[in-house]
Amino acid sequence: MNKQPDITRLKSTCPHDCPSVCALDVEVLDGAMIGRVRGHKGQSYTAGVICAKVGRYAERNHHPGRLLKPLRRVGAKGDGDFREISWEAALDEVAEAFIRAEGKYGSEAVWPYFYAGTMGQIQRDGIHRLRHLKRYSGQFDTICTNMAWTGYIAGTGKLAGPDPREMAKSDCVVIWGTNAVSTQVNVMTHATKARKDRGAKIVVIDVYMNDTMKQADLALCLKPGSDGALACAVMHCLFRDGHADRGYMAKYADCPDELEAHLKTRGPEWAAPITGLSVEQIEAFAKLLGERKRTFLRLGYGFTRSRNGAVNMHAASCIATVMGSWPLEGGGAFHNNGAIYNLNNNITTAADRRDPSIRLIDQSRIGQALTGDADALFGGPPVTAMLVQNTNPVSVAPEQALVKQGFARDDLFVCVHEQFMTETARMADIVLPATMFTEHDDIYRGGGHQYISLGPKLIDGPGETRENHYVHCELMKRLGVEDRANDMSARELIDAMLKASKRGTFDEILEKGWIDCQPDFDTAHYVGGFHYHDGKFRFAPDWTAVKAPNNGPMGPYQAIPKLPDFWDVTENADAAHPFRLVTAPARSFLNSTFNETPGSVSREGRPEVLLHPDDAETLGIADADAVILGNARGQVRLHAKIFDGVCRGTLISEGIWPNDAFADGAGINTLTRADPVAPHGGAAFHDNHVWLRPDPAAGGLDETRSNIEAVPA
Ligand SMILES: Nc1nc2c(c(=O)[nH]1)N[C@H]1C(S)=C(S)[C@@H](COP(=O)(O)OP(=O)(O)OC[C@H]3O[C@@H](n4cnc5c(=O)[nH]c(N)nc54)[C@H](O)[C@@H]3O)O[C@H]1N2
Ligand SMILES: Nc1nc2c(c(=O)[nH]1)N[C@H]1C(S)=C(S)[C@@H](COP(=O)(O)OP(=O)(O)OC[C@H]3O[C@@H](n4cnc5c(=O)[nH]c(N)nc54)[C@H](O)[C@@H]3O)O[C@H]1N2
Ligand code: SF4
Ligand SMILES: [Mo]
Repeated sequence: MNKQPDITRLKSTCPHDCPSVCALDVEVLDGAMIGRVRGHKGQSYTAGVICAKVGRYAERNHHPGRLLKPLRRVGAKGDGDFREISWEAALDEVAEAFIRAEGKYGSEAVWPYFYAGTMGQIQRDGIHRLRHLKRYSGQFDTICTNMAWTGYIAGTGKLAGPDPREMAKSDCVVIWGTNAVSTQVNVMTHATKARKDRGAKIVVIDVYMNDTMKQADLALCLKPGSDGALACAVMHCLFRDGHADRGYMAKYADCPDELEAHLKTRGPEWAAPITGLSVEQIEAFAKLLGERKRTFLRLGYGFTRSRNGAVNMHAASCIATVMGSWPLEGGGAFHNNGAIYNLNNNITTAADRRDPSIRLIDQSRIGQALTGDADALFGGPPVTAMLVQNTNPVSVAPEQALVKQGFARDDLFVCVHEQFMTETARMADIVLPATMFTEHDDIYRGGGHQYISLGPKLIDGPGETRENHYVHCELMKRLGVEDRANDMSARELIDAMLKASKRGTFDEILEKGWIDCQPDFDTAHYVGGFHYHDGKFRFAPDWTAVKAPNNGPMGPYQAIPKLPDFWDVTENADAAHPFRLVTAPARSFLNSTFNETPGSVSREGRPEVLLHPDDAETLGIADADAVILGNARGQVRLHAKIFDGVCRGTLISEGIWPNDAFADGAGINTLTRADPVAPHGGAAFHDNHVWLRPDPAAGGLDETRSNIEAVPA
């Protein structure tokens, strides 16, 4: 007889790399398995809504492909031939390899490599204790946020803005360069509430008709990298039509007159050919804004992943200052709330004990770093040993050809701590099995909202899975590093961190589930002035002085235009590369995560490239044809999807599929480039010129949907 499971519903937090950081309501079955996952109704930003892929989390959590035992490579690198070993033996081997690497080349030969596969403050960032206390190479975090954060901070001086819940109280929500329906669904909750409750308009600015744009009252589909031109033309109209708030700017902005004069020559006629929008569309957008001072600009990451991305972000944020909409409830420009939490992480990361003379290797340039590029290595020793946690560079990092070459080096020792046998884990010498968020304790901070939120351990991990914190502690013990955090549990660390940050205690957050850290209205709306010594928003920022929060070295400072502008430094189409490729997110994947779950793989289908019907006709390509995309970095074979919701000349390929889901094993990041974007680094994932051809070897390839093994649901 099947007994009905005993179901309890417990609070948790989504750990994935997503601005929404949703508060979850998780069904736990017989204290051992998870059932349905819902958004928690009691947390006001999540408001009961989460994305479908996390709603189905049980299929990921209890997936038959979970790594359950430590593994040691027996075959050649990448062959996938491993045998099970004990945790003791695995950790001993990793520690010995690190000691050997240090003995030969010094401590910087070891490069702990991580990212935000979990955004937990303990499990994600604890790797820095090992790094800093052993003086291993640092990591300059460039893969995601640099252009966006730098561009936003350039204007306001601070990475924070109006309460995102105020979108619901706005008269116009501009969703700019973020595919919120797919990537941060809660933006839609609050924006559509404004439409329903107050007749607000929703404007979406993107480079193709994605699921978010389908919901727009005004949909602006422009050419990639041209947002700076659109922002200038809109501001031109606002000044021209008397919708610029001169009184506000006189008090709160650095050089409004100079900006107005500069924009005189940058009207809709100037911007139309640059953006691919019509003069009428630009005028319509400007009119909509001019009539709605209470406008909330919700600025995303996508439109900053171009070589002019920081300039475009800054230009968009300037619109709120020209309109004087910042001081209104439901008004202003918001990107991320990173600066409001002030969590003291000295105990969890040893940040206060970091040696600033140790090099910080650019995370996005991992291909160069692992193939011995002297510039990427700052002239220092080669990287000969790595611990990789919460990231999958052999799928997600740019210039894949180099990345794969680097990981294939026989003189490189790699330990990957993972939940699944990812493409990166396959290249490892030692693979360690990791717990999931339901199986360990951690706390998280919202990027797109203002909560600190707890994700307590709900169930035991399967097999011999262990949390990241365990790996950090055990390695440090073997490497002879003493640190008081090594004798503390994740819970104790959370408690210590909250207390040191004056944010309460573990027991308090366990009871409440989350802490609302929203600053008061005047602070959030910069009523007392922007975060510069004179309180003024910068239309003309000193780009050399903008400090991004992750302490990286200053990137290449090129001559950024003084005022908001169209900065033409993108990888433009040319005769040999007539298309511009955007590698946008897929709805059912989260970066490379969920490309192992059957529910997500079946929804995404196979790697495809969207192209305009006229472009397809010119090239003689029919829908579903096999095609090749290429540029100087390599070639990628996938299938065409003809789609009239994209501009001519623009190509969209959604999702980071594993390399081996493509014929020839070259995935989409074969085509992306790792050069650091001005002024403060970052990878321009949506800024690639390519050629496109029918695939002459197409016969028989059409069924290569992916070679991920089908797992029965
Ligand atoms: N389902 C899903 N959710 C995710 C992710 C995922 O992969 N899948 N990734 C997560 C991560 S790590 C992050 S950082 C966030 C990022 O989330 P977003 O802020 O949404 O940023 P992107 O995912 O880079 O791209 C968003 C949109 O930008 C558009 N875009 C590209 N170039 C331009 C341009 O020049 N101008 C304009 N206006 N638009 C442009 C793309 O077409 C895409 O629709 O999402 C997170 N959430
Ligand atoms: N072409 C293209 N490439 C891109 C992007 C793009 O838009 N286009 N976006 C870029 C962006 S914005 C980002 S942020 C990067 C992200 O790239 P990644 O950091 O690689 O992101 P994820 O796919 O989320 O990978 C996280 C991995 O962490 C593992 N993991 C999750 N939780 C834990 C844990 O608790 N412990 C351990 N040990 N492992 C865990 C997961 O199983 C998963 O394999 O990708 C970048 N790459
Ligand atoms: S929307 Fe983002 S934070 Fe919310 S459940 Fe989905 S992946 Fe997690
Ligand atoms: Mo990201």
